[in-house]
Amino acid sequence: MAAISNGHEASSFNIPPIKFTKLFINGQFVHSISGKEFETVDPRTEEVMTKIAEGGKEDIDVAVKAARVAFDDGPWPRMPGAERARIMMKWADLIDQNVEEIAALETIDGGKLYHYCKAFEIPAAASTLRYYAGAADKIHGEVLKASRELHAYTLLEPIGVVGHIIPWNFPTTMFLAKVSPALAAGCTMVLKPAEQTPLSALFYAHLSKLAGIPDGVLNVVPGFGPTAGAAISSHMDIDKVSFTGSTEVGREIMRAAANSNLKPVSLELGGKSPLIVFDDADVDKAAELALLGILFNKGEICVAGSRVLVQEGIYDEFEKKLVEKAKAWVVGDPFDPKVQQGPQVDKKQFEKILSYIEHGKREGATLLTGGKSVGNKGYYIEPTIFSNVKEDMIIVQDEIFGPVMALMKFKSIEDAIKSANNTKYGLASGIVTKSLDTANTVSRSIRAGIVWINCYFAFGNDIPYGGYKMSGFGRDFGLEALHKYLQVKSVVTPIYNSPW
Ligand code: TXE
Repeated sequence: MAAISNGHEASSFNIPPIKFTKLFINGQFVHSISGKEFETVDPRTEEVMTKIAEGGKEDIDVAVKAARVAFDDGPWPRMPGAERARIMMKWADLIDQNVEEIAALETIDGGKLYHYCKAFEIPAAASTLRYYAGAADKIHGEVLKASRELHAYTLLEPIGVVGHIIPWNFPTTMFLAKVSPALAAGCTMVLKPAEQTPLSALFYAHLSKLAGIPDGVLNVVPGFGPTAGAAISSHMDIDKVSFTGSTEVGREIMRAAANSNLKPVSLELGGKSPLIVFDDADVDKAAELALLGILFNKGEICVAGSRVLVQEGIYDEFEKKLVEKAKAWVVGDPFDPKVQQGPQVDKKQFEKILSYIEHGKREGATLLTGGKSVGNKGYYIEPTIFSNVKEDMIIVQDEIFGPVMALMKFKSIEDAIKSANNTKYGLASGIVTKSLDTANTVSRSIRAGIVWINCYFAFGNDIPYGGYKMSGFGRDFGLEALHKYLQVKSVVTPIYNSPW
């Protein structure tokens, strides 16, 4: 293994064999109809690990048919919620029991930190399944006191066959954040994992069968966006699409939905989130938080704190500490427990990030640290910080999706709010201050779906999360996400033989 910074050699890790490489349709692993396959590459080594069956439009058709039959005639939407919950709980337990194997898949597929996946991401995703399992027998409508002499009530019914299209940066979290509420609601579904990271999704499909999820309820079809993905968004027999990915593709999905059967869509898209640090902050802790805000998951996270705004009174000290900490950050083999940052997911992202860094230099920003790839093998990039940036620079406006921070100075609270909102995105934001007044004022003034005060990346199953502006609409997590997969039916009858 190449690409080690700060003196850490690669660990030797016993990687389990990859067991599942085919499409999971109607409870079976099957070949793609075309017989096509695509290669999946280990971003640590740039070597091909295995070939995966490549789903196309015709495979999506078969998967949708299976999901349709499971919805229209199968037991899942009809069984008591408590029974759905029991099966979902069993699936969650199986995930916990297989956590090491799944974590290894995430590391070789996406370059994610093995120990983080094992200790946090995968157990947290299993807990998401349990959270929605707990809601499955509490889905009910309301009895209405109708304004006229009518007896009326609402039923909450599953929306039908759902298409999920997910990205590669959090294959586990995304898979379970989408699938769990839809299952609790009684929906059936077809999920397309990202072409870069199909391995864990297929493993989860295998475990779902062991847990007792009936055939056809959950279908997993790996494939590419313009073929398999587009077949989902334009399908006439899919009742809803839930998507997480780029803003550009979100636009295409909405268009395809409109041009086909007008299915509702929910979109969780890109971000360029601000972290605002005020003069009264503990500078050391704030610098630590800011660094984590951009470097967690190698910056491949839609809520990355990629714009850090620091008040002028502490700016110089903050910058110094930030750079020191960035230089001590450990980049290397993600199986090594001492490593804090693994490789970027693939060559395309790696080159995209490096080209943004070149852009930043050309635009005249000051490169405080980083700016280069690490090693000569694998997609590793140094933690990179630019200062002296102007708000209209491309590195300040575009989502880079890598370990690249734009550091800025501000004078007043009004300036900070203005800069924070100067973006087409509105996904997340953070504030570091000891003042309740400042925190309250800023959190109400920022146009973003989540505001973290004196923390960052603080997620929870019951905390809804999603975008304002061009970061999309609809929420993952919380009961809001459950309601994405339900629809309301009103039932009305006259009382007292009244004329209606
Ligand atoms: O995303 P895509 P890419 C951002 C991030 C990143 C950029 C490009 O800035 O650098 O997007 O990444 C499927 N119809 N985010 O190209 O293409 C695709 O197969 C239907 C932010 O990987 O949006 C994959 O499953 N589906 C983001 C999924 O969409 C299509 C996470 C996401 O891929 C499709 C990922 C089509 N026409 C990237 N084209 C976040 N919000 O977290 C592609 N797909």
